[in-house]
Amino acid sequence: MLLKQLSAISLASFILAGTVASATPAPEGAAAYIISPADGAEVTSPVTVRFGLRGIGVAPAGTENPKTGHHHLLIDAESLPDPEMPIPSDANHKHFGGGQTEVTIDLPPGSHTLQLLVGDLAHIPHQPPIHSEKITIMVK
Ligand SMILES: [Cu+2]
Repeated sequence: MLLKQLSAISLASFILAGTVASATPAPEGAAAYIISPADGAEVTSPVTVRFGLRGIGVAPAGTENPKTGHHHLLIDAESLPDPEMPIPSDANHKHFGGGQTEVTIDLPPGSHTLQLLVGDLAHIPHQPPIHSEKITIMVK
């Protein structure tokens, strides 16, 4: 009986420790912002998007330094992804795990939204998440 309780307790603390360990704390004052294009800009495709970071460094995915992260560009994503899960990798969520700070993308004519979200070594957002404002651009 006692053994069962003990193993239940150690299992619970193991799960708890795992949860805490997965969230990389955001350095105080860290912020992401889109350098260009400007919010509301009229542009032609392909569009070069430049990523800005303050208070945190850029490092390739897998780098074990909590004061770094890598960029993710959210294109026409309705909302930020689940902050406790690795950021999805699909047409709306692009990873820059090499530590890139800009990208040139093809976008069809029309209105599009862009937003940056920083991920830690395991592509999970910091806690609290470091993301830019969502901007809207018009592709001619
Ligand atoms: Cu990533």
